[in-house]
Amino acid sequence: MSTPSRSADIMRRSREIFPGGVNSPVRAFGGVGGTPVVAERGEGCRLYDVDGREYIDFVLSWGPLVLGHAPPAVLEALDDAMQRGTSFGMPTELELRLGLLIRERMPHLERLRFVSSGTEATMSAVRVARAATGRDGILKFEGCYHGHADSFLVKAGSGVATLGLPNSPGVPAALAELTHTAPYNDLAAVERLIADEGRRIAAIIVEPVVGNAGFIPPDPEFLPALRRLADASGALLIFDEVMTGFRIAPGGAPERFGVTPDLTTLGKVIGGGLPVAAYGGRADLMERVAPAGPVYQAGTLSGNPLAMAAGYATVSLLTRELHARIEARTAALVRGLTEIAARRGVPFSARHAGSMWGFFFRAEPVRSFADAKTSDTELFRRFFHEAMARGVYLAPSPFEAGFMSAAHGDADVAQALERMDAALGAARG
Ligand code: KE4
Repeated sequence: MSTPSRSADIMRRSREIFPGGVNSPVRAFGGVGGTPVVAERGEGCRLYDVDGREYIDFVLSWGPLVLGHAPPAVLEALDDAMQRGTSFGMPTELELRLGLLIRERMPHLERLRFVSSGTEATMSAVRVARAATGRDGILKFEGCYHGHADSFLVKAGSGVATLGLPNSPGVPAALAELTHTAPYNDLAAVERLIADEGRRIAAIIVEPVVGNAGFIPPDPEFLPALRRLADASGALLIFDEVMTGFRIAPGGAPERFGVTPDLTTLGKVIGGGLPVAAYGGRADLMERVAPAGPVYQAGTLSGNPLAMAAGYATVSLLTRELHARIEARTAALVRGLTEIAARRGVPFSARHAGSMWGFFFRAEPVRSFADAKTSDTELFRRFFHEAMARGVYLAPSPFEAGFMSAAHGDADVAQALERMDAALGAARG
């Protein structure tokens, strides 16, 4: 499909001011080719581009929009907050309300700090871990993405993987050397690393369900083993739930997997589409953060009242019942896609966890980023464009996850499946 004219024109002019024409690399269609469509507006589960084309949206701003686009409750909360001003640089009760709500849902966040992006949350959590342990090393997993702070751009997922970047220039070798990596789900590799480097590892940081190398769930024994290995080596365990938070289970990864980390990062859903993220966990660790302790971290717009209002409206509406309903529709979508691929004889595997899902054009289960890279990414590229041409918007990379919202009804899921069935037929040729 040739990208519609206004999108193409806006992207042409955007490339004259923004690197690659975008303000975040994954939006540039590097993983699928072609020119990005430019968003005009969103409503419920539907996205409309500047040429008036309509899409059933499964990207949902890369996860935040668990209630769908422009949910009335969020717009009302924003409108109400805006009437009193947009930012104060002072404490507000809105921060307290959202903080208490998050802790009520995730009691393992005994203390937490709001920041404005997932990157800030993960870099701050690692700083706390390094301060608490007096160690400099970290262990991350290939294909996992924890934002663009220097220490994480080593074998990272998401846009780094999509663009095939060998890590990132500009990260000092001395710093990159402190980041150790292992394949996801490879406990033998983790045990070897901990045996060699364990005394120098401040933290093991992991996506409890990977969403940045495509969708990769943990083997049942993986997260419990990381907990044990962290305890045995004196390292801290950090669950990066920026993407999985309020998606894989109402209470987060500890509820789904029975493993409690020392620190957790959140983002996306807790802002309801506005810039909010957070890091938190054990009180004895978080009390080290300034001004309570010496570990410095700050942010002009941290706890911004508009963002707090949108986050509170979103999280408070996301009850266990609603979460279960969204999960059921996610399961129906995955089942439907699996049936379509089987009927068309296409090697395919799709999984979900709560309202987060993903698929690979590969029959065998994907347990690591190396597995994901053996999937048929060329067929993914064709499928992506055929689906977009038929009004389904998927993440423009085989190394990303899909999402579902409260606004996706049964009829929307059925329509999306019809459209993707035809798209797969066309993509296969
Ligand atoms: P941000 O700094 O982009 O708010 O969050 C970084 C981050 C941290 N941890 C996890 C598990 C994440 O998924 C992310 C960001 N996710 C990507 C999508 N794969 C954001 C999209 C983008 O980079 O534009």
